[in-house]
Amino acid sequence: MSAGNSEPHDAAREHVTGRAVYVDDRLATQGELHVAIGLSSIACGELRSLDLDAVRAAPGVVDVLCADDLPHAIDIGPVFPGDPLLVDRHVVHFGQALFAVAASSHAAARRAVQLAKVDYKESTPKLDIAEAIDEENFVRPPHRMARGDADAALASAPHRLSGEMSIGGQEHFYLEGQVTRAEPLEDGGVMLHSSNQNPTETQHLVAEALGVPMHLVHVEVRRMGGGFGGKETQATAPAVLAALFARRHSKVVSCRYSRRDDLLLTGKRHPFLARYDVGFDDDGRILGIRHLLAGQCGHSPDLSDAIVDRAMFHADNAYYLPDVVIDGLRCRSNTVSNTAFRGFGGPQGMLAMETVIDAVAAHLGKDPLDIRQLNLYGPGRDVTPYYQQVTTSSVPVLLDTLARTAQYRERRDAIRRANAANPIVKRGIALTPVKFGISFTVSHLNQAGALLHLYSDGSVLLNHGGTEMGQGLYQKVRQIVALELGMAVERVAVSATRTDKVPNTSPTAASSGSDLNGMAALHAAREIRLRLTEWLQSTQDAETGSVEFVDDTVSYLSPAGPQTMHWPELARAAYLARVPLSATGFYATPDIGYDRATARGRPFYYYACGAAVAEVAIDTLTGETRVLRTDILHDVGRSINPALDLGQIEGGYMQGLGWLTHEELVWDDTGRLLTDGPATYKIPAIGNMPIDFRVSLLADSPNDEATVFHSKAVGEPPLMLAISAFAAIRDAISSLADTPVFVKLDAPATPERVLLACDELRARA
Ligand code: MTE
Ligand code: QUE
Ligand code: MOS
Repeated sequence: MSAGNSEPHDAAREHVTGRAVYVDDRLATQGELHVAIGLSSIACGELRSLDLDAVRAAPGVVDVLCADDLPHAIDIGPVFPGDPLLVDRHVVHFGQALFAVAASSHAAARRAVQLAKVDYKESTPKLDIAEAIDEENFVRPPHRMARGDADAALASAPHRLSGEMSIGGQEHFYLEGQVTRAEPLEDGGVMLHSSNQNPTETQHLVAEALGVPMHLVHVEVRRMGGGFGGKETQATAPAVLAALFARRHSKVVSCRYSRRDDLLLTGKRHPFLARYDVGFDDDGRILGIRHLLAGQCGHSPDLSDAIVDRAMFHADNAYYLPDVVIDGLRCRSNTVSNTAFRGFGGPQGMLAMETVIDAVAAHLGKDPLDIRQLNLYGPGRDVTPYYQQVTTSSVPVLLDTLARTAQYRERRDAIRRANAANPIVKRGIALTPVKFGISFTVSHLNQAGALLHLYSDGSVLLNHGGTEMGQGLYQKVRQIVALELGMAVERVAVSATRTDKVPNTSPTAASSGSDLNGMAALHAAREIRLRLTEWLQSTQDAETGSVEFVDDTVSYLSPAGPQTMHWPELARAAYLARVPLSATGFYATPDIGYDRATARGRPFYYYACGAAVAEVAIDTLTGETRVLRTDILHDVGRSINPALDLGQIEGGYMQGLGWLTHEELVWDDTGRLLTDGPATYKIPAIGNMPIDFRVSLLADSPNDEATVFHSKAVGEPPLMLAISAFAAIRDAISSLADTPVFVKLDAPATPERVLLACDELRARA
């Protein structure tokens, strides 16, 4: 049973009819200004001179800002400094912001930017992860998680393998690019409309840039056309620029990146270099392992401490690693500073581990699923490398069930026969699990607030700290409030997220938007329900314990007999009786905490799990791949809205498939990003969907922890289900050999890489 119904997204109609208002759809005001940014054309070096005379003189230009024009140095690093708003002297990546122009139109601003005369002293950029490891060129210090004696276990293990894998990054490619519109206020502050996952962080940094207290800066977010982690920290730069110009000219100012500028200016998923050394017994049971996870952070820390940590937290995926060392490195490079992206490092750590499993299976000539099942967390083997006990993993049941329903074993035999008959097109199959830790690993972020108003006509307006980016958070929170009040969903509206309604909000991230804000909203609704109950009992003769809120009606027993009231009646009567009808709600996740100094603790409240079987076909003469069929079984606990959850699972899987099979970021030797538009960067299209796509939710699996209606988070975990397709491609390639062989394949598995791997096997055979 689900907790809530499969209601459509609250703005589904607006989305499909085009009536949904995004930041750039807001009505223009008179004299509005538009910002464009001048980007560096080198990746590394010094600014010798910046001649902006022609820019200032260009038609429509009203103002130009470079670092020297700012009243004080502005650094917009979210956690650590290192992200200057505009380059002062040192250029550290290609496409870095040098100066900004405000003009009467977007086109005029963009044309003016081209007229700058920039003189650089260029130096050789650092672009390589392996080199950064060797030179210990890090943006943050290394971190280690360890248990037992990995070296001893490795030395005494009957089998030992080591290897290396390079894992590509990923561009967010949200449909709506970065944009903020700033309106100056009479009190010296600003009102911002921003496409933003982290309005409080933007409020904070804009206040700092303007030199005003946070109470003069307001950020409103109604919706984003996608965020995917790319608007957690990266939304701040356009917001600060728009705010600065708005204050300087007392005009509304809009800063919207063009797609190319967005691709050059904003951080992406971290590419990783993963190295492993694993020891195991004859059955394939892992005895000892060393993981090295080196993330390419770019030029500054941004969120990389937490991102590489999360990669490390997922380097076990669903498997018990008895003696283990996991090292995480934050490598510096002269590339844009990489940032949060759905999974937040987790996907890279998990892919490294699943690669180890495939290597072990190939070495022993066993089916990878056997190795997976053998190594799962279970009784007596249930403590992670960071010492959290695994009590909430549904992976064992997911693997068993899915292997059966998707007929994994039968299809493997069928594939073997098909491959024997077809020398060119080879098929492959893989079943992989996902166990994803839910909570921000930075503990203080696990909190949320909500503000609920009950109006005298019985309608409810709810505001909370989470942002809507298409995931359906507003609809879920709306349903949670309606369920708690026993009220028809239509009576509840959720208003745009605003820093002046609910303060000090965490970014909408870590898949915890509905866990945190849903619970805060639930607490606010409960408060109103308790006040109404109290009032009915103390003044309306309701018998204690008899008040019920169900089916859009309030009912209770009184000496005169059973009573019922509809919400409009109830709200009106409570208002006349002067019952306060507005309440705040707050929630902080209990019982969690990770001590980084000892690398031990309970970072996660629970785990969200899923499993996928992918069957692929590859053309061994072209390297092209196709997903023939994908079966997913995912655990969302007691779903608040099964339709929205299915959408998240399908979308997440496809985004992961893009990351692992065709999205490839390419930089040239000078550090210039070559894939700077949709023509060269291939995001998944409808034609890349699995031909046969079967997604289901695990039945009867309420969250053991006290989450909202015992639901489980769903936003990020499904992305990692796409590892099944990557593993299936490896499996398909390996069929070119006569004996079991581990195929070394870097991600993404582009046609080039697949073809090279095929050719290598053919040459060996
Ligand atoms: N779904 C859509 N449609 N658009 C998005 O931008 N972002 C993902 C995921 N699903 C995203 C999405 C990411 S990175 C996160 S962390 C979660 O949604 C955030 O929302 P939630 O916490 O409410 O699930
Ligand atoms: C998962 C996440 C985030 C995270 C930790 C996770 C995330 C995020 C931060 C973060 C960390 C420190 C800060 C801050 C944010 O941590 O998205 O502002 O000071 O932003 O495990 O998704
Ligand atoms: Mo999601 S990467 O935590 O915004």
